[in-house]
Parts: sequence; structure tokens; C-alpha cells
Amino acid sequence: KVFRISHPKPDITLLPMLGMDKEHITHDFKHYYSHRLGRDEHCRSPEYAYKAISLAISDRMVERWKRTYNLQRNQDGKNAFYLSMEFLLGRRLSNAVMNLGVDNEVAKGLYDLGLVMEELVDAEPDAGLGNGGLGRLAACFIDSCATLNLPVTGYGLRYEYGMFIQEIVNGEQVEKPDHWLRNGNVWEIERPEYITRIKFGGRTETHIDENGHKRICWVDTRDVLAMPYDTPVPGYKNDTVNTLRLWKAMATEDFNLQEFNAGDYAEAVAQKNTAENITMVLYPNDANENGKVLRLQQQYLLASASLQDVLAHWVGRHGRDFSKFAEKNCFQLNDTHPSIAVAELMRLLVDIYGLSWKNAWQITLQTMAYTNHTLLPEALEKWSVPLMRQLLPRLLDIIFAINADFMAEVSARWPGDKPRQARMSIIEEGSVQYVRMAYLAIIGSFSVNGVAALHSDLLKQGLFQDFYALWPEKFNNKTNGVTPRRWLAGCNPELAKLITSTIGDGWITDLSHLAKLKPYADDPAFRAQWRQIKQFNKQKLIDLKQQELQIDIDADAMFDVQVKRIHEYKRQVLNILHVIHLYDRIKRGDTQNWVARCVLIGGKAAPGYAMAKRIIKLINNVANVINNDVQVGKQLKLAFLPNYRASAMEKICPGTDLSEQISTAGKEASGTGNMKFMMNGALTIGTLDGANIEIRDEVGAENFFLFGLTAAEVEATHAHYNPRRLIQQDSDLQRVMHLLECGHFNQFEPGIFDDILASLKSPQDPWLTLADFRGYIDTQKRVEQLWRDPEQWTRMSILNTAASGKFSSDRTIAEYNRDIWKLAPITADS
Ligand code: T68
Repeated sequence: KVFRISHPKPDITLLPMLGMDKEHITHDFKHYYSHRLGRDEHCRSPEYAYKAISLAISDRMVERWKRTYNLQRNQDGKNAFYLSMEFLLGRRLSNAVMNLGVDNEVAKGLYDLGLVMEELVDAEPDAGLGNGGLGRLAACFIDSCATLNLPVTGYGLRYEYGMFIQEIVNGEQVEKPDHWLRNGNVWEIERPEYITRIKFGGRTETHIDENGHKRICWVDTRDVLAMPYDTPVPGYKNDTVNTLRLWKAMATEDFNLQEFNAGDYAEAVAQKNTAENITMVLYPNDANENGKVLRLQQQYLLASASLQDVLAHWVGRHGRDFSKFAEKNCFQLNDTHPSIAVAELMRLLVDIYGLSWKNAWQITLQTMAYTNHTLLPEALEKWSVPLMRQLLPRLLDIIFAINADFMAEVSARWPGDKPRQARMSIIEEGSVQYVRMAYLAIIGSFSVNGVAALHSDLLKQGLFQDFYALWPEKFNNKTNGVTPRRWLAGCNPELAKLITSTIGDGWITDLSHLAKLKPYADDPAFRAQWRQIKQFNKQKLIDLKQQELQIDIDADAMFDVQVKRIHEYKRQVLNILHVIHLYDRIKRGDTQNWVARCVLIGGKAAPGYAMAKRIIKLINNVANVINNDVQVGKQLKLAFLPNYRASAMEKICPGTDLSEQISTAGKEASGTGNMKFMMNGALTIGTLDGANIEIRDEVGAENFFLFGLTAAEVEATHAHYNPRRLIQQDSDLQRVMHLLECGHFNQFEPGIFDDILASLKSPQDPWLTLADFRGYIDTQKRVEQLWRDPEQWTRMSILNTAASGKFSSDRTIAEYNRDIWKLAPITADS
């Protein structure tokens, strides 16, 4: 028998809050360094110092985290949940110390110990749990939600391996696994108390319960557990700390053991891998997935675990009374990736909590909201019906039932219009049937939004026009934004300091304040300071990259940068055509009034996207020829920046002069890199695509380098596109194409660029690259003219930063909240 001394209530609460001054922080730093990590003064590794300081900071965050949770719980208001397969968090330490307001104390404390904060910051691996814009947007959004005190929880997946590490070998991309958790993750807390069970496979059975009601049971399933790991999301200096909950797949304790006799015990335990594989790796595809079972398992695990979590919490507080559920909860679906949540919420409400179909559908329709991020038809997700029947039989039944109701609605609205019914059906007919996930998301949501004004308009006029005709009120726009904490205050401390000393620090939480910089564009002394900081940031970038890239870069050259995923629609090839044109001019001696340029290109190609990988090879081969030509010298440099990622962008955007946003009009939903560059004072050369249009509207046409066809012109051009004629008519283009076609950049690798060349010359080229060649080249000339006048350039640079206020994700999130979520901020006195 165990004897326990029992207290009425255990006294484990309310330690005094930890000190935020440098003495207390360094005290804790030393404690973690020596006791928790077991190191001593002879061990001088920035990795352990990074860990120790992060633990000390994390402690301080946890206090505010619990406080936020309790305030929110007592307030009992509405909550929103951001469901996303990707949260591209990047590094957390620098963001945490800034948002807690202890950056100076920490830097000073470490300095006193002989440590350099920047080195510790650089020791942190990026949390690369995303592909690109969509994943980074989710990370900016949760930062803004916390900063605006909004009760929003992020739900995602805890991939063991994030976005692959890109190495360049002989000019080609080689993918290396990114085991970002290898050295532990001090920013997360495991929460086994909230484990949820996820069903896969099996079949459905119909039962009649004691009241004579039909109940569907999903049986003979192979279950998997989802273990939550919580990461704190601190708001900027407001003591709010929200939660990002990431799920890890695990085997159930009894996983498959029943299927094996005792002799196969080892085999049975080995089978655990099958379950744990589900969250092993992020799919490194930023566009189309092709029906991989594992991907659907990931999507369902995210949707089911998150919804079960929210419902369990609801039932814990309100019992099985769901009458107020829709008033108090909202789910924002980040693209179609988590859209199986529409069917899963129906399943949970009907099968598990016994609601009527009608009631459950009302709740679903009032709580789900869907954000679309692409117009590219190949990126729209479809799952084959046979696959879904095998993996998620109950969900498939529900989808068919939703579709039946929906088809009735369509035929009531457009009687006899069979083609329209076929067009709008969730089920695409054919030799194999497919479930169209975007349609499921639209039908099951009360709000559908695009991510920039043009994109949202094109959704209404094109891709989703039938749905817009049926439910115009569902459709809205939410132009993207980026967090000014990471993307200006954090990554560009020198510029941030100048801005704050000029207009105060209000801009950090209200970026529209940047407009106050406008008059300073005409102040020569201010311009000189501005220019000096840009120069400093460029030098820093050179110091960082020079060795790795083995090229001699001059900080006086124009830094012309295109960093983003490699995709044909983003037209890195157009950029290369311009670089080759410049090279050709140098070789011909056409160098009057030459402007020295350093062209930097970076980005990852999806491992299965052969054309994108070939584009990387092209960039590297052209770079090789140019950089090794003594006649070219410092007049032109081209470098491919390997392993582009969030932390790389933090170093690149402050040192950029010219931002390349040159996608085929109508193809880039928004873009967000364009906003980061603008904030940091880069000028943009770009097409009328995505958020470029709004950037230009904000800064004024005279401060933006516009070229190229409009989205409407792109559509009209396809019918009569004749790239060969364009080549014939343009001697510059002719020479560029000749250099490529004669193998000048692939002397010992014959034919490797044939596919790229063929697609440029094809009348079917969807990206119309050559159609925009002339406009691009001429506009680049205008860029150079302006560059030769540093005062004017700096003036425009200041005006770009001053006009970037709209592109704060705080503004975006305030709009999501005003129009969609309608949450009350968390307040201390409620
Ligand atoms: C991007 N999309 C858009 N997708 O391309 C970009 N896709 O214009 C926009 O600014 C950004 O979203 C934010 O709205 C993506 O990044 C993906 O990464 C992705 C990942 C998996 C599957 C499909």
C-alpha cells in the first residue's frame, strides 16, 4: 500500500515571473549551459550557447503563454484556427527576443560573456516546414495574430524532415535531407495528454440504435495516433503568446500486433514505421502533387486531429450542446490541402456527436473559410475516388452525400443545365472518377478568398466563375502581407534604427506610419544616410557570400535579385536572357555608360520538376562563362545562391537594389518576396501580376519599373503567339538565342538546354517568355538610366519603403478578422 500525504490542492502554481533584465537572463543562460546541457567554459560552441539562451528565453515565453491561455479561456469568446500543411517559421530565437522586448538585454549580456548574439542566431537551423510563399505566409499570419492579440491557434504537421537542403554540384541541384530536429528543438513542448486517434482504411457499417436512428460506423480501421507539439507564438511586446500546434504521427500501442503471432513480434514492432512515416517528410512540391497516398494521409491526419482537438475542447466545456459552436469557432483553410476538413467535421458531428445531417451542415458551412493560392490548373488538387475509398471510405461517402445535396441546388438554380452540373460537381467524371478538393472547399465554406486583388478577380471571372454566379457573397479578397517584425525590424536593424529615429517606432505595429518618411525622400542628408545603410547591407551580403560563391563582387554594382521557387511561370529564364544580352553587349563593346550589375538568383526546384532543374543548370552555366571572362570583369556578375530559405532572405533583402518580379501576368497569385524587397528599399522591375499591381498603385507608377503584357493580353496572345517571328524581328533577341543555340554555355554538354530552347520557341509556350523580352530589356535600360543618378535612385528607394505600409500582414490579418473571423482581441481586463 502506498501512503500519500494529501493536500487539498497541490501548490504548484505561481512561481514569481522571471526577470527580463540582462543579469537574470545571463544567470539562466549559464545555468542551462552548465547544468542542463552539461558544458563548461572550454566548450565554445555557438550551438550550445544558442540552445542555452533559447531555453532561458523560452522560459520567459512560457509564463506569458499560460497567461494568454487563461485570459482567452476566461473570456470564452470566439476562436479561429488556421489549418495549414506548412508553417515556414525559419529561425525562432531572434524573433522571440525581439517580440519579448529583450533583444538589447540579451545581446549585452552575451557580449559581457564574450559571446556574439549574431553567431548564436546563425547557429539555429531554419524550421523549414514549408515550400515557399504559402508556408511563409502562414508563419507571418500567426505572428500578426499574436501581435493583434487575436485568439488564433495554428494547426499543422511536425515534419521530421523539412524542405530539403539544396546543394549545387556541377551546376545542378542535389537534394539533401534536412533533419532539422537532430539536435533537439527547444521551442516546442510535447503534449501527450492531447493525443488523438486517426482512422484509416477499413469499411463502413450501418447500425440502428436504440431510438431507431441509423448510425454509421467506420470499422476495421488501421489507426494512427497524432501527438501534438506546441510552439509558442509571441506577439510583439504585448505579453500575448499564442499557440502553434503541430502533429506528429505515431503508431498506436497495439499497432498491428494482433495481426502477427508471437514469432513475428519483431516484424510487428517494425511495422510501427508505417504509421510514423506519415509525418516524416514535407512534400517539396510547390505546385502539383500527383495523387500520392502518403500526402492524402498527411492531409487527413492534420484535418482530423485538429478538428477532434477543437471538438474535444468544446465538449469539455459545453458538453454535447453544439448550438453555439458556429458562433464561437472558425477554421481558415490554407489552400485546399486541409480541405478534407469539410467532410471530417461532418463525420465528427454526425457519426460521433449524433447531430442531424442538416444541423451538422449548417455548422460546417458557418465555420469553414477557404483561401486559394493559385490559378494554375495543374496545381488544383484532385484525389482519385478509388484511392479515397480505400483510405477514407467514410469520408468518401460523406463527400458523395454533400455533392448530392449540392447538385440538387445547382439543378434548382439552373434547371436542365447538365453541362453546368458536370462542370460544378465535386466528382469529376471519366474513366477514373476524381474528387475536386477546391470545389469541396468552396461548397463547404462561407468565405472564399484570393490573395491579391487581381487574383481574386480572376478567380471570380475564370476558375470559379460558376460558383461565383451561385454565391457571389462568398467571394472576397485578402491581399497578402508580411510581418514587419521579421522583414524589416529584425532583418535590417540599421534601417530600422534610422526609420525609428526619424518617425518614431510606431511603424513596427502600424506599418502605415512609414508614409511619414515620404517628405524625407527630398532631404539630401537623409538620402545620404539611407544610401550608406544600403551600402553597408550590400557589403555584409558580400562578406557572407563571397567565399562560398568564389566571385569578386563589388558593393558599388547594382544588386539585381530574383529569389523564389524555380518555376517556368516565374520566368527565371527571362532574367537569364537579359543577363546574356548584357554579356553580348560587353563582348560587342557596346558599353557606353555601362552600369555594373551583380545578378543574384536563388531558389529550389521541386525534385521531380525536370525543367526547373534544367533552369538551375542554365543559370550556373551562364554564370560560369560570364564570371570567368576577364573582358567582362566587374561589369557583370551572375551568381546562383544555393539553398535559398527564410534565413537567407533575411540577409538578402536588406542588400538588394532591384527586385525582379517578372512572372507571366495572371499566373502569380500574389507574391510576398516582392513586399519584403519593397519594405527594405529595393525598386521593383515587374509585370502587372499578383500584388505587383498593388505595390505599383501604392508607390506610384513613376516609382516602379513596369513592363510586359497584362493578364488580359496574355490570354488574347495565345491564339496568335509567334515566337519565331519575335526572334526574327529583334536583333538583340536573335543574338541571345544564337549564343544559347550554338552551345556557347554548354560547350562540353551538348543538347542539355534544348528543352528550354524548344519551349521558348514554341507557339504553345504558356509563359510567353519571348513576348515580354523587348519590354523587359528596354525597361532594364530605364533602370540603368536611373541608377546613374544616385540621388534619384535613393529618393525612389525611400519612397518605396514609405509606401510599403499596406503590405504588413497586420493589415491583412485585421481584414481577415473584420470580414471573416470576427474575433474579439484578448484583453487583460475582461
Ligand atoms: C504561393 N503558393 C503563391 N504554394 O504562388 C504566391 N502549393 O503567389 C503567393 O504569394 C503565396 O502562395 C502566398 O499566398 C505557394 O507557395 C505552395 O507552396 C504549395 C505547396 C504545396 C502544394 C501546392
